Amino acid sequence: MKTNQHSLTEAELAHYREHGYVAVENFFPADELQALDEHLDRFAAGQEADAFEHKGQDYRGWIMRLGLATPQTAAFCADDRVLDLINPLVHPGIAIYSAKLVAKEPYDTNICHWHQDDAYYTQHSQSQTRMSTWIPLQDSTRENGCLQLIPGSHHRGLQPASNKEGGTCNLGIDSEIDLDNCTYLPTRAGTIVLFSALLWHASDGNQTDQRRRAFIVSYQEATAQGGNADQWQILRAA
Ligand SMILES: O=C(O)CCC(=O)C(=O)O
Repeated sequence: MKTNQHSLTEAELAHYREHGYVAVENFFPADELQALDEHLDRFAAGQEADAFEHKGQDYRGWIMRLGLATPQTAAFCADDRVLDLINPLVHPGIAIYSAKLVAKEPYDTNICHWHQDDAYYTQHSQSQTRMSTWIPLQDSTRENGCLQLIPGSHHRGLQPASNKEGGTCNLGIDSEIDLDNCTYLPTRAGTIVLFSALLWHASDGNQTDQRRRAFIVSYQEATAQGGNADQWQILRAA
């Protein structure tokens, strides 16, 4: 079994460039993910309700602005193994744009609308190489709402978007979604998915009695000024 890979192979790099994403399996050991999962539970329990940017039915279990929220989340975002992995994708230098916990609680019917992360992110900061790392804290499956992607859609640039009814990630793409080209991306916990901030992606609700969480950290080149509020920090100089 391949563990703790720190650099992308040529094939993985080519996959990311052509399709806008790549999944690297067995990247995180199970004990590290469990420690993060439990830390986030303790953090959430200690927060006032107002500390959640999104709260209520549609966003239950989500925690926003985790980049520098605690020493543990900050260390996770600045992990050299991750920065080494994304080094050929994000340049010059690497800064954090944001980090958040995205949850699908048992039987959560909320879908995440088709969107591009840059529809949100360009409201705060302009970047040429921005991307997200999507880290499942449990196995993600079609039943519990794994990621769905349109491979290659990042090549089409930033699309017009508008507010969609219900669900989450509701700054949705206005262009027609070619669902014939949709790829479901089930992942084992331990996998790290890297995807462009321009990639079209979505997820369904959770039909199971187990929660599905993902920790999402977004990075941009160090020369791109600003990020999501107080989370922006240069991690590797340009
Ligand atoms: O984890 C998911 O279901 C997708 C979340 C997502 O795409 C986002 O928050 O931007």
